[in-house]
Amino acid sequence: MAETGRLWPKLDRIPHPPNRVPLLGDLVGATPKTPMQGAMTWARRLGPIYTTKAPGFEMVVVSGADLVAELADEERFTKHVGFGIDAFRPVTGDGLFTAFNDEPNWRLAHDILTPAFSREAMERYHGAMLTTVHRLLGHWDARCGGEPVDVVGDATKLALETIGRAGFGYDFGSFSRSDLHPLVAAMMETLQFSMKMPLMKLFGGKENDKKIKYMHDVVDEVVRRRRASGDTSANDLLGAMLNSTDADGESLAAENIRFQILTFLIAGYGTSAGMLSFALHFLASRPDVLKQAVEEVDQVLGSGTEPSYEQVVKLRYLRRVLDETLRLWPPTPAFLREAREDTVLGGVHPMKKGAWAVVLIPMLHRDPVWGGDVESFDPDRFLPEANRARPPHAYKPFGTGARACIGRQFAQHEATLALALILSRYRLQGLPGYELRIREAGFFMPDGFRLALERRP
Ligand code: MNH
Repeated sequence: MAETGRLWPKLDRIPHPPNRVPLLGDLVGATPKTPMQGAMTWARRLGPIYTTKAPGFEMVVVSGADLVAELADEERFTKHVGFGIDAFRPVTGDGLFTAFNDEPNWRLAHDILTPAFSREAMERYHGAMLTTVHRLLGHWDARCGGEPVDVVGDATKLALETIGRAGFGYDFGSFSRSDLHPLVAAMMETLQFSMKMPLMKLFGGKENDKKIKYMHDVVDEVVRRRRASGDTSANDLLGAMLNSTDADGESLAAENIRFQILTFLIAGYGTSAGMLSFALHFLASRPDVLKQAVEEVDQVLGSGTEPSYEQVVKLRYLRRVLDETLRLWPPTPAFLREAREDTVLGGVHPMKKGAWAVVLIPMLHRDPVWGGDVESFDPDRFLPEANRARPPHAYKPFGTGARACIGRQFAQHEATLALALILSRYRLQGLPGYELRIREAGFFMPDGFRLALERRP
């Protein structure tokens, strides 16, 4: 119970699931394949803060908007790199996502990479993003009127191609193969392995090491190609890593570059694929929303199939559709916050320095500050006036503070562009009778969601 020892004093002031048993804790009745949806169920029953126990650890799960506002205070709390995140260190080391707060490479990489996520950088990536979306359209054109397409699979291909091409100038060739690139399987399986209980890791460790080695080989090849090309610009993510320095002239070491590339691949493919797939699901199931989205796309794009960067920025309603998609089903369901000093959260939960809590994002996004009908899909929740009327920390799909998502604008531009071209080209039809089921494979995904595609006249 190592982690429990750091909490202070006992957690008996906040609710926990009933029927707790010695040793197993709250494992009885747990849903091993859908732990996050299990946590959502408990949050609905137990409220904005509760604790849950499993062998080896106890954790505090927070979803109330006022409590999350406290956890978002960077003076009192910071990112906690533990519980599943640190388990991923063999793969991504001190790369941005898994770096400990005080590791010098976090600040160095953050400084070097921030310009690669600026507005100017997005304008540079636009062309590469357009190319990959056209790959998807080509793939889907061939399937119009035929078997429904596997949206999650194809969105995953698109996301991998986009981060590969826009970020690293590299073509993974996903649309010329029937299955997913083996890199995706390796990423998914190592991610799942890292989240296993310590005892379960006694098995399969060698296999996992092989997958990590394979991923490192793929990444080394991406770097080798760039070096061989003689291109020494810093115009994309890879260029910034290889060729730029921070204000003191320091640059990233080769090993760290490898960690960063894997970080961007892993952080960039599943999240973007989840966002696009869920957005397509909501559009296909809501004729009124779809109509308004199509009208906007037709008005801004006309009959063009090569929208400019500026045209994509003008698609305000599509952006709200994406915002609302991330409210209901944020692809990354949680982030962790730890106390910088001894403190009391919400006046009820004392925490020692280093103690941490989980923010359960999908339930934060269903807090009463969102109104009465939190389950309904309503993009107008994100009209500017509505945004201003809400407490500032009620919406956190991209995390919070200094360690929030660096790829936010990248993901939003990519998804808006993809949605725009999809809507201007096809009549979306979900399959009759499809009920949204959420798969948890590291990220939330709409399980088995397919679309029957037809070209618009
Ligand atoms: Mn992203 C951090 C969600 C797209 C690269 N991302 C985070 C965090 C969340 C998150 C939440 C904070 C995690 C934590 O506090 O532990 N990210 C998303 C979502 C999308 C997304 C919901 C898309 C939708 N992320 C992307 C893309 C990239 C990317 C695309 C890369 C191109 N994200 C990162 C990196 C970090 C991060 C890198 C870590 C940043 C840091 O700690 O400095």
